[in-house]
Amino acid sequence: MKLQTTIIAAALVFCSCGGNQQKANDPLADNGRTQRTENLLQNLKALGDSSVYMIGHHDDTFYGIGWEADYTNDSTIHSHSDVKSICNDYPALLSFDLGHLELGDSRNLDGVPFERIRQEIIAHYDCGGMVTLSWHLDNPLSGGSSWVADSLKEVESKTVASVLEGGEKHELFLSWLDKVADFLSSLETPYGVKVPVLFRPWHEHTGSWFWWGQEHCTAEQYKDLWRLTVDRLKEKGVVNALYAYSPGTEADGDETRYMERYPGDDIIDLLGLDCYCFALEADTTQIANYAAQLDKNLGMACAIAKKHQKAVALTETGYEGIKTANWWTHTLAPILSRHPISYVLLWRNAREKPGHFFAPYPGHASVPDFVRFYNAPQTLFLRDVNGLYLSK
Ligand code: BMA
Repeated sequence: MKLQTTIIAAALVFCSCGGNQQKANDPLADNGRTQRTENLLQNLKALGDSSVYMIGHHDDTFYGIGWEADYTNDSTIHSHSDVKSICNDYPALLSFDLGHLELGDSRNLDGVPFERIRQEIIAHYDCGGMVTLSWHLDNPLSGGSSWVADSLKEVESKTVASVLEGGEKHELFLSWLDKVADFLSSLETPYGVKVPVLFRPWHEHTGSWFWWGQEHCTAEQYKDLWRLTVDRLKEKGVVNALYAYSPGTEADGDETRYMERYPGDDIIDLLGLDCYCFALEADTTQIANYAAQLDKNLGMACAIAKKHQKAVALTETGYEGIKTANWWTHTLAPILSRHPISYVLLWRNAREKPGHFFAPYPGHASVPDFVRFYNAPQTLFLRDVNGLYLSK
């Protein structure tokens, strides 16, 4: 079963063909993005039409529980991983964060050097995997972080307006976008191929914990923020990015609420959902509530994606601390099997925040169940999507 899945998935993820010339081996499609980027989008949609989905993990190869990569040693690129330590395979999807790139820092907000992120993205692509990027950028008006601080709430609430055209931070914000554009364009393999990535800024905007959240701007301002972002990146020559819209669960199954701040079909490629399980030890009611919430909201996101002909994914999830040993096959997998998503992304295994982990690591009680999840025909890890790029 797994082998059959592997072959189907390998045919889905990356391929290259036709189009106008950019570089001879990395042509542009009619809409100005590289043909590989368009192929990735088509393949994400095709995954949505199948019963299989890719497994992703944030910061998977940089650090985990009890270890951190040696960023000064290039031979450790794409080597260690908590997921790999358990099932001898990497996630098919890796996720990284660009927070603090805007400041010109050499490391991101979680302490990972940007140069290493760049190398890791290229290495993962070379292995046939996919990459998505989030951006927990600072607040250009208050000088604070992405997260709204109560003491600065008044300023924070003016931030989106301040970065739009005519706002006092507009020019600064454009310079931040330009740094992102440069980074995305720098994701080029030694053989001249721009690595397609799924960019996922302005996420969880239906909540109000980020400065771009629900209470801090109007729907029009939020949409303008998106349009400004995508227009500027394109203007600066970014040809290898897809864009994901990923609200939290606040819409609670209501399509109108989910779409209230949707920037438009011309801007967005993938519809997502961020939904977490923060149940306390053995609290079955909280786990059941998560399952119901996930089921309802994923059903809604998949229905909307179908109408709008978009790819769809569970853009962030996980059970913080994984306090139930069979959570993978008893809670998560049964729900995912009901919804045609292209991938599910688990959040990071923080080496610096005890208890803040979302994938198992060697010795964790849920390892046997995660291995069952790995062996299920529906779950695609790197080996399952590997091959097509290499066999071109
Ligand atoms: C959050 C937490 C933070 C982290 C941020 C960006 O969900 O994991 O500790 O800094 O994501 O990765």
